[in-house]
Amino acid sequence: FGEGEKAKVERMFGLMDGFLKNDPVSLQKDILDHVEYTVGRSRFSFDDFEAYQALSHSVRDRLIERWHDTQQYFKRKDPKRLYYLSLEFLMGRSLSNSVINLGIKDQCADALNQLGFEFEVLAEQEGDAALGNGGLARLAACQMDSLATMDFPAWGYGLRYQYGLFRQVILDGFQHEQPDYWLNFGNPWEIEHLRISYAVKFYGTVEEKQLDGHHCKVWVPGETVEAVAYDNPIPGYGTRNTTNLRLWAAKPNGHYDLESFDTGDYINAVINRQRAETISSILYPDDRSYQGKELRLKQQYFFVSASVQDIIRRFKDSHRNFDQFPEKVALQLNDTHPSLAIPEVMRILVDEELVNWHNAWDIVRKIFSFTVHTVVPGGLEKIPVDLLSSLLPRHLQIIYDINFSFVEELKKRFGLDYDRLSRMSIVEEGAVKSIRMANLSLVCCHAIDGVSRIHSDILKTRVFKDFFELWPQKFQYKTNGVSQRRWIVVSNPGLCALISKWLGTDAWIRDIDLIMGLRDHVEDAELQQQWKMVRRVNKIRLAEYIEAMIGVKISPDAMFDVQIKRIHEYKRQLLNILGIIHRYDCIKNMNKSDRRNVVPRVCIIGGKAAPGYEIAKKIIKLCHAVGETINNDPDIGGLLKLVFIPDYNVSVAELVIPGSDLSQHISTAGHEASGTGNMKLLMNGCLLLATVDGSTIEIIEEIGKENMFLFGAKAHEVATLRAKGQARKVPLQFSRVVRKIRDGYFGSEVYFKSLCDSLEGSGDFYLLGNDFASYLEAQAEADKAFVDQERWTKMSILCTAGSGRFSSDRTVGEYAEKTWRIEPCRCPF
Ligand code: GPU
Repeated sequence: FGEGEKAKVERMFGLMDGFLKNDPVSLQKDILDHVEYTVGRSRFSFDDFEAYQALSHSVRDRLIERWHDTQQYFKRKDPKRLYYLSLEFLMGRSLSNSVINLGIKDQCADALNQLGFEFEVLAEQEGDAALGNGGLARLAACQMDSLATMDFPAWGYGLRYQYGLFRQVILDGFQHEQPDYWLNFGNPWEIEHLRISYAVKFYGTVEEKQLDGHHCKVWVPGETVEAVAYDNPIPGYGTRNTTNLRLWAAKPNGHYDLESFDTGDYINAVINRQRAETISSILYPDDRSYQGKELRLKQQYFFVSASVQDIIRRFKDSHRNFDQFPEKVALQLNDTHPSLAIPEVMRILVDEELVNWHNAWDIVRKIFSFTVHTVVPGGLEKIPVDLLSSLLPRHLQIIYDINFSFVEELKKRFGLDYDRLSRMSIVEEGAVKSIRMANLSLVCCHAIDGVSRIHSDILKTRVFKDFFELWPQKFQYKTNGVSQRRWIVVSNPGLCALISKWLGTDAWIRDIDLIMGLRDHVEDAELQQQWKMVRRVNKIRLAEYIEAMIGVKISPDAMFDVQIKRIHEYKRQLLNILGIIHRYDCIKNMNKSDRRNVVPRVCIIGGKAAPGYEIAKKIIKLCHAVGETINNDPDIGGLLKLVFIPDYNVSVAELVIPGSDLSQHISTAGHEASGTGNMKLLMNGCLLLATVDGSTIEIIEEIGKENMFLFGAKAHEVATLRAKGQARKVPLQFSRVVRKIRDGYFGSEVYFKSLCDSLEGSGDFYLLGNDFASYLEAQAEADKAFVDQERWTKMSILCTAGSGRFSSDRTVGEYAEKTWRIEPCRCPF
């Protein structure tokens, strides 16, 4: 609609804001209607869950209305659009986020109150949408929130898994995985579009044909699966813009080939067709380990092909040829998982749209950009050529053709430097010939972004050194960010209100730079008092949760020290546990009067281990074994507790983060590409105990090292330290702590042996022994600071005040300007 039409519609319906009204009375009527007609319960008798369903549907109606207005407006304006391709989106819950972004939270709460329900209680009814593993997937979710809020014409594309990330159940201290069949209770946040669907082909052969006088390659598939669209509206905050996350589900194709049904085995023919659905059935839980599994490759191609077909269809709706394609379309690859989009665009343009190869290649090189999320060369995806040639024969040809031209270009530039050629080639020769997806992306994308400054430096000087020499201008970085809407406004309403009160405005929710204004009040005793109160209330809430979940009573007077993230050796949860054992030992050896000076600590660890990652699972067991010993030692009392929070996910994070005093980000320097948990905790006024790694380096620049507790080897020292091997100095305390585990002090000594071995002798790749002494010093500094509560509170305020740079609004703004070249397109309605 244009402005004129808006006025017309408003006159017709006498409405200010679309068709649905947002006052409590209208909302109440809508909720009751949904109770009766959608949920199918009597409006005179329904429970919390049914009320949640009805409320969600009422919110959904409002989202749909704005979604339509926004999409109509985009269509009319035809701006350049961004398509964000990601195999994972970690959205978490939607209700609170939606009502806050729509600006109708208070009205909803009022409406519910009169019906005898409480908003917060209903919000707890919602399950988590966990269609992703960790940071990479949550980053995608935060960026979607920023894209919508900043009015960018952008859509996300992904897979609608039926099973999200496994539920972690702890039995006797061991992790067990249970399936997360999250759609069981329905999902009001998606809109099923059965008629928006595309055929996705697999297997088969490539034939040569003459078509309209063109010499063409025709892919004759062996299997065809239907991709059906499920749209998830993403509301912006403080704007009517509501964008879309389109997730694809696999369904059997509607065309029956008579042959398979004519064999007489009708039942098996139907069952075979039904197997198509497995493509979108399950999320792979092993983050960053690539095993060359066929199903995983099918998933990647399935979602990419459907998305590319959808994008090209939409473009063709309003354009006659592809000349303008690069001015209207940008495609962002979230890591290499969606990189088959590159040969897919080539295939559709060349084979189906009959664009010549040269022009198609020109388009591809202009539209694709790609973000890398790891530093470990072993973390890069490779696809065995055998697998690709059977599943996607035409794509393999295209990749070979791209590689041929690329290698020719290299030869012209560098001569016959065979080492270099074999390092840079998209095709890796060797025992298993494979396609290097990162190299494919590097060759075909116009921009390659790292996720923090140090990460980008490592990419340029080590991982992708050769490519940097060839195309320095392609290499950029955009330090990650997180959404303050999700991580303050939704998850920490108390702090949110306090920030707005002291800034005198809530404009920081859209304009995060304003949050620095808190610095002006840091000396104000009244703010300090209120800040402490809000944090204390959050700590009590967290303590209640912990007691309810695992039966350990903790005191809100203690320092809450958290480490919440995926369990990985490089993230060094083990260093944390060893430090806790050391602390326990020290307390045990103290006399009564010394114990009075000990700062009580509650150590909280949470995170999932990939099901096949043995060492990570042992770390979880060790954490429980140590916790068991400490928590049940009456001699220690309230001075030290260690609790493991099971099934860490987005909604658990929303509870833990606001209630944390100290948070650990202690990866071996040079290993954490960025880290985003540190940003969420920083925003919430939690102090960081950290190594100088990833985005922490940039956090130091914003808030100053005097407001953090830093320790450990620097990234540039790591290689030398590793080379030293056994000659490295390891403090006595370290060997003593490891010995305790070896000697069976916490039981299971046989099971823990390999963990201990990985830390001693020629092992200790992640340098725990090397960093142990300075880790303990940093911990002692944290204790000292905590004793002085006024100082601690000031530091806490300065953390929040200095967190502005780590908003995903800043990240997305940089991508929009420098990489995607898109402009805001704000729906005026
Ligand atoms: N990350 Br690769 C994941 O969560 N999963 C992955 O498979 C890969 C990276 C994380 C990085 O470890 C973390 O440092 C970064 O902040 C995050 O991606 C978002 O960029």
